[in-house]
Amino acid sequence: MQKHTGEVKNTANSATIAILQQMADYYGQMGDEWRIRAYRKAIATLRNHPTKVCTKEEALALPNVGDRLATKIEEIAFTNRLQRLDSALAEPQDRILQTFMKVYGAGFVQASNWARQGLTTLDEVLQKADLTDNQRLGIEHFSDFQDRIPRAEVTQHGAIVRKALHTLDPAFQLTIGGSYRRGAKDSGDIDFIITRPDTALPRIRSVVLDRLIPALFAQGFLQAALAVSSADDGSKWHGACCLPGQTAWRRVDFLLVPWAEMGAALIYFTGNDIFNRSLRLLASTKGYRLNQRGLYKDVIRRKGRERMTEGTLVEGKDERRIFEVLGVPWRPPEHRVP
Ligand code: DCP
Ligand code: MG
Ligand code: MN
Repeated sequence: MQKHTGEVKNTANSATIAILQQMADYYGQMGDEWRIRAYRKAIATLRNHPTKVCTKEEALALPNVGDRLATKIEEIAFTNRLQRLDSALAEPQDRILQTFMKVYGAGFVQASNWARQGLTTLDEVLQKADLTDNQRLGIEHFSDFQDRIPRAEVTQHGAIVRKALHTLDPAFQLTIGGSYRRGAKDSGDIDFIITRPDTALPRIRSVVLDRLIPALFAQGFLQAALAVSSADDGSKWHGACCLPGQTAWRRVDFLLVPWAEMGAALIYFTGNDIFNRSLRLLASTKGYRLNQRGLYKDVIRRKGRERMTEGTLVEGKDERRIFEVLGVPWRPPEHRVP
C-alpha cells in the first residue's frame, strides 16, 4: 500500500504522513477532492515540521491542520494506526474499486462500472467485461505495472533508448524525468523527455514517432503502445517496454519537446504533481501563467481568476530562468516535493 519514493524529506512525521497519505488516496478513489486537498495541505505541513507531532493540541497549532485532522494525527501518533482507514480498507466494495482503479487507463468511472456489473476480481473483468485493447493489456500486465522499478533498472532503460536515439541522430538529447529525476530510489514508470537543440516539434516528432519507436519495437525493447497523442502542445507516447533477458513489462512515457519549451517541460515532467500545482498557483498570484510550454506574463484574468488572454511568453527554454523570474530560489529536482 505505502509508496516508497526515496525522496529527500524529513522523517520525524513520516509514519503519520504515510497513514494520512493512504487516507488521502482512499478519498481520491471516492472522488472527494475537498478532503484530498485538506489532507495534502496537512501532509505538506507535517513534512516541513522538524519534530514529531504527538498531541491534538500540537497539531492544531500548525498551519492547515483543522480539528478533525488534528484528532487523527493524535490517534496515529499514539496507536500507529487509524481506525477510520482500517474500516475504509475493510469495506469489500472499496477494496474492489481500489484494485480496478489501478488498471492502466481505468479511472473512477470505469472502475465503478465494472464493480456495478457485479465483477469482483480482475480475472472476472478480463473474462466478462467489454474491454478496450489498452484495458486488456493493463489487466494482463497488472502486477508488472504495479511493481516499483528500481532506480538502476530505470538507468538501464535510459541507456537503451539513448543509444537507439543517437544512432538516428546524435544531436538529440534524452533526459529521464519524473520521480527518477527527483532522485527516487524506485519509480512507478519511466519518463523520457526528448528534445534537440534549436529544433522545433515537427522534426523531433517525426524522428521519434516514425523512426525511434519502430526501431525500439524492432529490437524487442518496446512491447506495446498504449496512448499516443501529437497535439500542438507537445507530443507524448505511452507504452510498455522490457529489458532484454527479462520478463517484467514496465510502463514508459515519452514526452517530445521543442527546444524552445525545454525548461518548462523539464519542470512539468520532473514534478512532482503537487510541486507543479503549487508553482503554477504561485505564478498565477504574481500575474504569470506557467504551463508545460512556458512562463507567460500579462495574463488578464476576470475576478474569478478565469483567464481572458494567453499572455506573452517570458521564458520557455531555461528551467533556472523560470524559477528566477518567479522569484523562487532554485530548487534542485531532489527537493521538489512540497
Ligand atoms: N504530472 C503532473 N500532473 C499529473 C501527472 C503528471 O504534473 N496529473 C507531472 C509531474 C510528474 C510527472 O508529470 O512528476 C511524471 O508523472 P508520473 O505519473 O510518471 O509521476 P512520477 O514520475 O512523479 O512518479 P512515479 O514514480 O509514480 O512514476
Ligand atoms: Mg513517473
Ligand atoms: Mn509517467
